[in-house]
Amino acid sequence: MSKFFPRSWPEIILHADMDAFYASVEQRDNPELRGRPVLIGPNSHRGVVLTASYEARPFGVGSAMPVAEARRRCPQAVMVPPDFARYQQVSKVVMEVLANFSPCVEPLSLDEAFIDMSGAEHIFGSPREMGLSVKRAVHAATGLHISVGVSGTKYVAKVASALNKPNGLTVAEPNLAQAWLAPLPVSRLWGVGRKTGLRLQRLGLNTIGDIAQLDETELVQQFGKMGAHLYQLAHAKDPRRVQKGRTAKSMGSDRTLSRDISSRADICYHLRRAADRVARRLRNKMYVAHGVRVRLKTSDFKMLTRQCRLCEPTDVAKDIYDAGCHLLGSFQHPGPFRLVGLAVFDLHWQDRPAQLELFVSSRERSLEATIDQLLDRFGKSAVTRARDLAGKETVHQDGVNLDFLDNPDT
Ligand code: TTP
Ligand code: MG
Repeated sequence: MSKFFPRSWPEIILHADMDAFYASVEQRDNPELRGRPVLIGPNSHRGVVLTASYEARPFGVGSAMPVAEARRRCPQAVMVPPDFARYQQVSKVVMEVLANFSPCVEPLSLDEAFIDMSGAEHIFGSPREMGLSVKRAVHAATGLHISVGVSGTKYVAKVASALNKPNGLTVAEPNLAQAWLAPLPVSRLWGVGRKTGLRLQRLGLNTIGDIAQLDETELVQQFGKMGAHLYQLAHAKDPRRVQKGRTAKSMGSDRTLSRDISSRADICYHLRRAADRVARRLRNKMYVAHGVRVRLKTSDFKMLTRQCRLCEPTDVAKDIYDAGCHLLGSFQHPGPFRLVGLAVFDLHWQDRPAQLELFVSSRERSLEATIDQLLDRFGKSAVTRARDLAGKETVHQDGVNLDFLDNPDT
């Protein structure tokens, strides 16, 4: 017996984002933390909070806030150091669950993804039922809540998923999406940060609806390319498709230090550590990188960045480190610095591992790959660089290491 299922919307796009991801994993695994304000970050006054549990958020604390400030605002919060390996494991389970709903899932970071469910009503029911099923399945597999937005474009789905967090489900029907967006503040438009927000405000443009009412040419005159982009979004137009298995654009490792540093030797020491971490992650995901970027944050919080392209793509720590050291020469600032970061970008899948033997640094690569195996088998402390044993004081365990995929501010 066949049943007729009308296609409700031409495109059905879901955006799913875990609630207070790192903090929720910690609360799940440690019952003492449940129901309490929890901050994930280094157990020191330096460095920044990576996320805050929803119990902590009413105190005005959240991601990227200096730890000292967060502790001042919410002294009763429990500080928990991050355990990235565990978050990665949970992320893998979440992404596997999402993959059961559609062959077209585009992960954006460890805890969020787009899912294209167009034409899947006959399996999962209405768009709202799709959202509910995703939420239930993620909860059943992980014990954690995920917020879901459902609409006809990536942009609107993403705005929707954030709107009723935590544990939200927000459906914005494509036909009504423009009206649905209209009352929201301009800060909900992609690409509108503090500066553009202020400029828009000065022109009397406070809501997305205010922008939708303007002429496109007027917006372009005022804001150039950005104006055209804002016009499209304000009309709920976003032509981008969900891209299955889209590769990450960048991958990096930032370290906020427990003491500011200035000397080249000290900075190189941290670049070496970051290069090891990043290269291991690249090999793990079978990526190669075509670009290297170094970031230094001055003691007065100015972020300086230099980047270069490599002649040959690589997943070898030595190559990444060499490029990083080379880039150091182009920073004019004498320091001191409170953060050293290294990232690789322009990543590509390396689907034929054999080809890696063609790498210029093939000897180093096989050494590093052997170390990967040792670390996998015997744990993180199995192999340490001899010079790390010297115990550089700037790598005190309370300095925070932030390993990231597609860092939002690069
Ligand atoms: P988000 O999804 O931005 O935040 P969240 O899941 O903690 O909270 P929300 O309910 O608002 O979605 O980021 C996912 C995880 O990524 C977060 O738990 C911690 C990490 N993260 C950082 O390490 N640094 C950052 O600046 C941000 C924003 C997140
Ligand atoms: Mg999240």
